[in-house]
Amino acid sequence: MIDFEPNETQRLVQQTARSFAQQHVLPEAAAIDREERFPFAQLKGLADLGLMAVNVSPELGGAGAGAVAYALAMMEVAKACASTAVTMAVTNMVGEVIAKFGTPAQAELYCPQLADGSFPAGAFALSEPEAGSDPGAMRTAARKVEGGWVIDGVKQWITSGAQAGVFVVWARTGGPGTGGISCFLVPGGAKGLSVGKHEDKMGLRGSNTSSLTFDGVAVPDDALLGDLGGGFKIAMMALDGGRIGISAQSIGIATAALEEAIAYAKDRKQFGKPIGDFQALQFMIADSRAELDASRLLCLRAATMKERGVPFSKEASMSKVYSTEAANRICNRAVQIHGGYGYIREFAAERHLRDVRVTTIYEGTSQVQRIVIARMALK
Ligand code: COS
Repeated sequence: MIDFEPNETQRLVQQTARSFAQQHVLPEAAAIDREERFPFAQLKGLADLGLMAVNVSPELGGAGAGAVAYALAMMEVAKACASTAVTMAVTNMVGEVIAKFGTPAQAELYCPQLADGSFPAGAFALSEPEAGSDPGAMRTAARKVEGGWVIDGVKQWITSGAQAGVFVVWARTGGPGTGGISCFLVPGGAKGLSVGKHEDKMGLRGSNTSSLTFDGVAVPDDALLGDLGGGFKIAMMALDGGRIGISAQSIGIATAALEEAIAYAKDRKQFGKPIGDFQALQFMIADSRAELDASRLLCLRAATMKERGVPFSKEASMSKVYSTEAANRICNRAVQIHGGYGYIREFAAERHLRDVRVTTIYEGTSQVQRIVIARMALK
């Protein structure tokens, strides 16, 4: 059911991402983190290589390389810089959702600009201060007016909120619950849309995270994405794919952490020999190695199923919960292996641990993933 060897296209995308990430992203990663610098140049470089719309068709400006190629590219970029990777992840997700659910006019307007870097990023505006794990409780509302809609409300935790060229925005158009929610496309800089403060995060400090206030934002009728009242399902389907992306991101971060920990264990000597000669460290490395491979297999299985067009929600959640929790363990062990050097900025281990921490939280917490898995198992 799954090929373990990437095909020619997947290998090309992987190698392209690897070489760009190692040459142009990795050398800047520490400074991007330290200076909280939004990685404009790195994102434009990724766009020039087709990596901001990997799974969007070439007719819409994308690479058309599929979900597996996207996951492989995400692992490479995240290994170099997790902040750049999350911005890439959300932009890819926005392009995919517009290509899949948009009218031809909507897709032709927005997808090429997301793909070619005309927009530095796209944003996904679902969460609210009182509606995080439970987006069905959202309060942001769109009111019908002649020729369009007027949106009022507040969104929170919006990745690239300050830079996005287009926002996919969920708002209530009907009664309470998940059935009363619709989805809209709102251009960056729309009148009445203001971007709140940039959150001072533990990690992913080069990625922008902001709140958004919609104060009478007027959009035309053709800004509605998909069916009226069909917004919640669009969000869930987009998140299924997004969860594969975050799984891949966590795998990339953990790969960097483990490789650096192994190099350090071979180099650092205590008691007259490399610390990697001690079984205590060998067991940590062995556990990390096995967990990382298991994560990769779960991620590639979910991506393969998505690419084949079969239901993959459960597999995406299994991949996300397992790989992000494993990645946290792996990054934590990497700090431990580095000893005191793991706790200072001279080595990247501490950055990996800060960056990876959020992966069990965003795009659905570990607890939400377990709800999805358990519901399907018990059905
Ligand atoms: N694909 C397609 N449709 C889906 C779906 C999916 N993956 N998941 C749910 N739906 C549909 C259901 O079939 C149901 O349809 P009907 O009303 O026709 O029966 C509808 O959506 C409502 O589903 P459900 O009743 O399961 O919704 P819940 O409110 O119970 O929510 C969870 C379920 C918890 C899984 C959902 O709210 C969730 O994913 N929460 C986390 C949100 C998140 O990831 N936030 C992070 C945002 S990005 S930082």
